[in-house]
Amino acid sequence: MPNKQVAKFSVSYLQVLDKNGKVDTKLDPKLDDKTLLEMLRWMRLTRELDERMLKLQRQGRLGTFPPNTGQEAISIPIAMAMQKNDWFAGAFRELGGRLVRGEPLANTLYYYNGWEEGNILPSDDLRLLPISVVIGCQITHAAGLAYAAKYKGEDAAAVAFIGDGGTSEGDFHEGLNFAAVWKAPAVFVVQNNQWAISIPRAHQTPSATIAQKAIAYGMPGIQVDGNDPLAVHVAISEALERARNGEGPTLIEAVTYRLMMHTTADDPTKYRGKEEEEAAWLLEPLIRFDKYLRAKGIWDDAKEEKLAAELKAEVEKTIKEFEARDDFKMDAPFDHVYGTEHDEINEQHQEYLENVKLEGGNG
Ligand SMILES: Cc1ncc(C[n+]2csc(CCOP(=O)(O)OP(=O)(O)O)c2C)c(N)n1
Ligand SMILES: [Mg+2]
Repeated sequence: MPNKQVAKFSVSYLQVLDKNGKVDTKLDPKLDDKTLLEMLRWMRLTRELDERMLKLQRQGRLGTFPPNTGQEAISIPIAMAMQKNDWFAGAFRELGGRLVRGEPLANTLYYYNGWEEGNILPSDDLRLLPISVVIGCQITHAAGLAYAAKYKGEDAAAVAFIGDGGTSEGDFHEGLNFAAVWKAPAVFVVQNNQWAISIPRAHQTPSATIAQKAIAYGMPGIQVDGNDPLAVHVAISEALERARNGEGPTLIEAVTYRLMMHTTADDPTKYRGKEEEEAAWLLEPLIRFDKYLRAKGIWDDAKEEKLAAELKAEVEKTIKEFEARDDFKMDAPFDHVYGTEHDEINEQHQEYLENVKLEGGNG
């Protein structure tokens, strides 16, 4: 009876910028100054908007939302590396990537006030799927979109995002398997922020890494420092190149930390300690990126002050725009389920309007 090893695997971890902003010169993707400063601007804008949203929510001026603070180094470099034709299928913690993709800042405020208008994009060709609160479905959507792109001979890839908790959903495994079998041009990004509401990463899966789940589906998997925008840039660029070369999907596990509450309806002090949070704050991406750019000689206090003022004004303007609107339609979702008329939706729409009338609402 043979008893032999039939396969052997390993999982790599990539970090280009360490926590002090020191770059590994051998791994440095050598992005030009303009791209680096653009990346910084998106990261800072996202942080500014996130912080203001938390204040608005606490003042009763915005509904419940999931903060993004600390996770800017994942979706932003990814969206910047994508082509216009690629599909962006996010979960609900990719605010920065959505902004890079062309979603107006005000949309996120409309969305988290429960207005469907937040899902309406300025043009039909952004290839940006709506926020997916239903955990996991964006993975199968992306697998299908990637397969369709390949079938149609389009030069397009699909990038999907999910959390560490989402990897326990069936859709995650079905989507990865389908994409790998069909060599679909997809990239699956797990934002492993160590928590799924109050469930810690260790209780989510006994696997040593989430990246290794790729091995089971026959695709490359890599773990990267998700607080390092340069490592994320390298990983997504390689994955997109493989996708475009017909070599199929990749799984990227971006290791980060959810610095804030799960959503504004959650209180993390009930289930995790202060020391853990304090240690995580020292590793967050903006600190190290700022140090890196200063050491490179392309960032200083004067530039910092100017940018901070600009971003504050931009977010302030967005809030004014958001709070000035009162023309939201309660039945707007019915207009946007499909791009064309649909009998069943029309019927449901009528029924909804009649119910609203019966209940004395204003439709
Ligand atoms: C199918 C489904 N099940 C449960 C939920 C409730 N829920 C919302 S967020 C969440 C945890 C998500 O954790 P993770 O995937 O790690 O993402 P994170 O919130 O950390 O970004 C759960 C269970 C949901 N929205 N959808
Ligand atoms: Mg999580």
